[in-house]
Amino acid sequence: MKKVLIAAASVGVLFAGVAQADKWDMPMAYAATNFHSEHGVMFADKVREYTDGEIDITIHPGGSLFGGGDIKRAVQTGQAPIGERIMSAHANEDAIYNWDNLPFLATTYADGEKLWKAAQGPVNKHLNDINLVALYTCPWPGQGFYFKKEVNSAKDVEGVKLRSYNAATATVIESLGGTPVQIEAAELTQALATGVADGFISSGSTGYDRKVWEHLTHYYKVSAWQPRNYVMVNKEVWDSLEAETQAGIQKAADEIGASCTAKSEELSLWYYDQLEENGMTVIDAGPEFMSELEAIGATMQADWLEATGEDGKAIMDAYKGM
Ligand code: PCA
Repeated sequence: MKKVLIAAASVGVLFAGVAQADKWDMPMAYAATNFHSEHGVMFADKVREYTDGEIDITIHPGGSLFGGGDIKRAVQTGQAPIGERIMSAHANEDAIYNWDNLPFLATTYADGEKLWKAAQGPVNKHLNDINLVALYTCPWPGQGFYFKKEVNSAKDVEGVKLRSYNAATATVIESLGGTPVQIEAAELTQALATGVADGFISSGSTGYDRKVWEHLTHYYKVSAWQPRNYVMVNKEVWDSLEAETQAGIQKAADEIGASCTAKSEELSLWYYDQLEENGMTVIDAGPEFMSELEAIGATMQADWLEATGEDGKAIMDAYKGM
């Protein structure tokens, strides 16, 4: 009964023992041509294959079905059975979700994998508590700084409006003396064009997707952390599935998570080349800027441990012990 009620809005119905495909709309937050979204499409294909057509997912990229900021709630409440979002955007509700936005804790793909292994247990527990199940995660390339001028230290950032994408980026910007403005990736080009923001923190990937060389000049690579997107499913929808169907979806998710992560790493340097080819100066941060950022990172790590208590400590201990 529960299954039918929950499923009725988004999925098919059983007729005389013949299963019709359950149709799932899957909102995604980022550009259709981005590797995250492309992997969403591949995920949907594999899910169809591994569930013998039982689950038929339609991808809606670029915030077209629900804006990035609304996807979590849509999935939690069952307006969409499944969706994708950057996990750390949930950190304004629960600091645990900042596990992958702590500057300089895990800056390489290998360390990012270790950190996710360490974080997975506690994070999944928190997600289950808010009616979500994580199917797979996939990292963005390392996070750096975009500006429309040379920046050598926090002095140069004083009062500059910088676009943030979550609580952690807002904290970094404030700590540097800048003014954070929360804007979805889908609205970024517009924000830069109209002067709502004069720079931002992100990977080469989003700078490339949004052609930010039209408005900005400098990218400081830094690569301070690799935040993860994840695909979440409504827990009641998930629990209502047959074990075999769950296994098929999870197999697809495991394969796509690995493939998406490998693609992220493969593209990370290519994005730098693209920014450069389009006229941007792509460089390492200078020593003063770097040491300021490292100090901010140390404070953010300490604050996170305090805010998250036992769960944060368990993640940190497990990671450091790997
Ligand atoms: N791109 C996303 C999040 C992190 C990233 O690299 C964005 O800028 O919104």
